[in-house]
Amino acid sequence: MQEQLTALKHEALDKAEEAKSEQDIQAIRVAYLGKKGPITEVLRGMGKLSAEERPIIGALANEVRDEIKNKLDEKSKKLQEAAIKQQLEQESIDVTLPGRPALQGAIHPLTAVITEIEEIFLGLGFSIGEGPEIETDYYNFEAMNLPKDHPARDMQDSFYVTEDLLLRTQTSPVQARTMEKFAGKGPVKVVVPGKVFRRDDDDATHSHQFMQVEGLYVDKKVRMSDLKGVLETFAKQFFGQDRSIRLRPSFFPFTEPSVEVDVSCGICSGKGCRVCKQSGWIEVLGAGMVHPRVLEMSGFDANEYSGFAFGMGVERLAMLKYDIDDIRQFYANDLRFLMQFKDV
Ligand code: 2NL
Repeated sequence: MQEQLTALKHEALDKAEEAKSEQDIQAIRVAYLGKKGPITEVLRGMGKLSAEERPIIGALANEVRDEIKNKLDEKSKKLQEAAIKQQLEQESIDVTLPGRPALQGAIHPLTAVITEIEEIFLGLGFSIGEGPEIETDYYNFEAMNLPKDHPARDMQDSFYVTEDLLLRTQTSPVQARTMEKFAGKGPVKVVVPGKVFRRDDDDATHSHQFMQVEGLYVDKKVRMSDLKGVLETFAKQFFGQDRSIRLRPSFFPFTEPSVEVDVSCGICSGKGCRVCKQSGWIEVLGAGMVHPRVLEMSGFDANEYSGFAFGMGVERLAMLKYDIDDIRQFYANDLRFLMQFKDV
């Protein structure tokens, strides 16, 4: 009996030493100390023993049970500590690793160019106007001296929402609304940036949606020389003080006379090169003296008031200033393109 208990003890202690997990510990505990285990069996069979044997075997059985129990508790504690240690090692943070840089955005080049244009005209005493992108036929066309069925409307084919509502083809309707608000009393001095839309096929230089800045100055005695002076000041501030402008006759239904405004070529300083197609000049915007009918329709007496107006494509100006060769770059959301304007 005594040898049996001692053998059991060594067996259980060896197994406990080799336990790899809490499940192993629990299995050994059940196998040796459980209700159906060998030690319990010995203790249960005590009644059959002689009076001399009973205390000796009883004491030994208790001793073996306690020793196995202590060993299992000790091993369980060691396993738990090892598990915690391993977890801590795995979860440790290497504070010397370099951080992941946060991606910093940039102002869109069209927004940057519009802001720059606005600042130049604010400096010349203009205010900034805004208005709806869906317009009535009246403000978009009729108030601009383009009556229904007029052939010049073909130049600005549009997207119609209903027969009378369309996506504006230029920002002029905002100036017409502004003139109405002034109720025939000048001066009106406003620039209007915004999205405009034309039914057109997209290519490297055309888009069915683009940004425009138009300007309008209506007062008593506004002359062509005012137009020239303002636009020359603008061109020099936007492209560089070394640049000059020239006016060429043109036609718009809403201005008379009308002009195309060219800026001297920045590559060859006017001598002629590939960029300006040997002409020395690059077309940048259209302008003219506000047609008397346009003034009258928006509530101004054309005998008392005169004005000039101009319109420019923001993409075209940005393309010229930053040497961009495809208008679609502005809408492609390609960070390799956009991030180049981070510091503009
Ligand atoms: C272009 C250039 C232009 C205007 C826009 C305008 C606005 C009012 C009255 C008269 Cl309220 N004119 N805007 C004038 C000349 C040119 O845009 O290339 N447009 C097709």
